Amino acid sequence: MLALRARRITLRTLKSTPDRDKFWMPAEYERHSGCWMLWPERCDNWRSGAKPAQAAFVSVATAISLGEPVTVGASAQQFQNARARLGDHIRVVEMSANDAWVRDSGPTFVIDSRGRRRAVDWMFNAWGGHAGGLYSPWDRDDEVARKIAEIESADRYRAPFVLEGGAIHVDGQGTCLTTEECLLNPNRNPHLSRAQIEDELRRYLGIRCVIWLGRGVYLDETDGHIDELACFVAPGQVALTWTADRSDPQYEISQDAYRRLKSARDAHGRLLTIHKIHQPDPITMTAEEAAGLDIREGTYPRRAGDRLPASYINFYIANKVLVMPLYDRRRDRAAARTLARLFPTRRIMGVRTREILLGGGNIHCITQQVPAPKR
Ligand code: KQY
Repeated sequence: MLALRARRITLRTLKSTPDRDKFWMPAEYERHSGCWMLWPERCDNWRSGAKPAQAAFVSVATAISLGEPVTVGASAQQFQNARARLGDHIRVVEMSANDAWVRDSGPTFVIDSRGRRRAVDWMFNAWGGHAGGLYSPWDRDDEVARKIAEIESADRYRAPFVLEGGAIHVDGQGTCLTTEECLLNPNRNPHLSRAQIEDELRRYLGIRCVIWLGRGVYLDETDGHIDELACFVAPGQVALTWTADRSDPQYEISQDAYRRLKSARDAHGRLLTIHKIHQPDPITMTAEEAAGLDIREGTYPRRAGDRLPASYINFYIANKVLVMPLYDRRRDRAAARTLARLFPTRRIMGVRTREILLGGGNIHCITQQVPAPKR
């Protein structure tokens, strides 16, 4: 008799933790299977009907697609528009969300040494819920990680605490980098102490060591995400946003981060090498840009003259390319040179991302890697 073996398609919500199951989050510079993005459309965050932002998202997706497959989730209303504007080699799937920050609403993937990949689905509260969050409701964003896990056929851990992917960076070898401003903010997990948060990071990222920096980039509306301030560029090596201008409020923030990094040791007991990347000259929102936004109660107000949290650290490391934000020629060139030195096997691709920055984030915030399973 013909023996038929059913292929398992049931996706599980696991009761254990990645750490207990011997899964860990690999570093972004390790190999990827692909990258996820979401299509921007909300007119209270993206000016002029989100058209300029959509053009910038297309440029980012196109640049990343030179190195790895890209999938973009778009709402039912925007599906045709996104499909028409993105190249045919970019997969577009219908997915509702409250906004387009998949770094934060999407899953963090973890892998194990047996070639498996799973998703961690963090609780999401729009960067602070009703105590300083950026919009309400955020229920659709909170479902994004689960939807992506389903499409990627990944079993899922639902973490019992609030975290955004932009609030953590890992070296893939047991170390996590984060900020006190964000993770200790009472608008995320007021019931957890610093030690308990470290424990949760250990359990859900499979890490052993947490390096705490203080405040994030000046006026970063996420309460200081690490992904604007600093990131691992290799095990034992960190890139840090920098300014030489003592009168800039960012000066003390970067100095403090530098001091902490200098005195830290990673999970392997290594001292860190720090690569400073000078920030662009301060960028503010113009009156015309502010006027292009819909005004909606309960949404973070964006006003003419507001300084934007511009940093070169918010780049995305794809398989063969690194996609970095471009702001002003002089600083862009220096940042690109440093990144080319740090990532000699990748092509450095610059994208003008002012329109993404106007929404409060940048390239790293709108992307989420799907790591390749270990062979
Ligand atoms: O830093 C990030 N990962 C996200 C920025 C989100 C800004 C929301 N307006």
